[in-house]
Amino acid sequence: MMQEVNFDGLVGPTHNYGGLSLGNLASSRNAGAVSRPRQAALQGLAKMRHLMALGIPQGVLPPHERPQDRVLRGLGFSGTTAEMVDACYRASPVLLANLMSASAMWTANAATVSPATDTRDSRTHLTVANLGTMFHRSLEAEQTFRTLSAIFPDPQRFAVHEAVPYGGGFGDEGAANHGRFCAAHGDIGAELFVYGRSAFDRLEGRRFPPRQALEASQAIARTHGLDERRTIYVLQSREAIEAGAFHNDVVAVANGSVQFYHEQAFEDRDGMQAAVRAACSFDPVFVEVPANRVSLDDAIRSYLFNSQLVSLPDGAGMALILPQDAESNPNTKSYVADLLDMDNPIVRADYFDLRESMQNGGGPACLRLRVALSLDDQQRLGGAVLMTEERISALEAWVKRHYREELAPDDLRDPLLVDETRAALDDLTGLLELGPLYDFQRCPS
Ligand code: SUG
Repeated sequence: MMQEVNFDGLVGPTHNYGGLSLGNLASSRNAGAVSRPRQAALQGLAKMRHLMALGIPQGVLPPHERPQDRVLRGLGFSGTTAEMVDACYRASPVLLANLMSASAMWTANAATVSPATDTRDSRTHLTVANLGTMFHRSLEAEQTFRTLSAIFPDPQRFAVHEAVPYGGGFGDEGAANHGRFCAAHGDIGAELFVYGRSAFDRLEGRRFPPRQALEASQAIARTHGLDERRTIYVLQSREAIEAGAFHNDVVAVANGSVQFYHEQAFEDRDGMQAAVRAACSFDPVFVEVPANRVSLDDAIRSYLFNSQLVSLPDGAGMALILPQDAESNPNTKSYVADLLDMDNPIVRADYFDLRESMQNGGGPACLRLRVALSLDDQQRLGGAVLMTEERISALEAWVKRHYREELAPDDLRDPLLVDETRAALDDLTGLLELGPLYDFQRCPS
């Protein structure tokens, strides 16, 4: 039997609003606001608890070390970490905000995953995303590779690949631009890669940079050994990107046989449907939300499509896990109410307060990396990353022990924050039984 495990990113202790992501309207809008790291982490854990209560297996991925000495030194700073942080802030507060970002929380951007059912060698393949379009996110790939290698250690079962090379337009943003259709999680699936550009486009006259390159997606499909007949490449609509859908998962989500998406999400909607139909050995269900019910603007503000669409155990249909923002918007709220009465597998909708992550443009679906695994595979994972009641309670206590209530932009230069963050992460690698995962543990300066 195979189950889909959601690996959520634990929000890191330096969660802040740097305004770092051009084209992500929430990130720009909240630049410089005071963040609440403790609440952010607890909101994420509350969502995980809910999925567990629904009977869906839940994993976690630890936050990244911020700042990293290696990066500070690479930028020409020297001395102790505290001295480098201070010098970095004096050189450029926005540079320091980049180095302190907790953006690794959005694990939908950690990697692209192909389950063992879909790959030539019947192993689960994970390719780390290069996240090359945004500087602060490009700093994630190395640690993500190390973390995923520790969690998926058995080479007979798992293949963790380094990020696709990056340069120019060769961006890859991981699972946020990838979907998978299947009759059941244990069946062979069709994999959909949604791209915003060719790596070699000139991008003249664009308002915002598309982040996913077709050529990067093709490289991943080759690396994973996917069957070409069941691999689909579809272009994101320019209109959606320019309205703020910087990842396709802001306007579409697939699960099982269902594709739930906004009318304006794809450049060629009919082409997308035809390609998905041709790649599936069953009839896919297209749940298209018309713009006259939910405008693109409402979709992007509310993150309706950034919900987690999950299969409930024992064939009990699917649930949508939505951000509260989709409940406070009357158009999306009334659409969701109608959706539950329509003829499709979606039978319930649960709303969550994820305000801290949402204010940086990360909804429920951004916070999780889906990995379909057999029960045997789940037994072979490294560390104690699959959640149980005790483990999730221990993580809540850990957050309360270590995290600050608030962080203002100037607090990022506080030398105590470096010490607090390291103490928290050191404690965490113990709790998750992951061994020395971070630079400060492996090569203390
Ligand atoms: O890459 N925000 C993230 C949000 C990622 C959402 N993920 C998915 N859609 N799957 C991004 O733009 C903002 C950081 C800041 O501004 O402080 C940020 O990185």
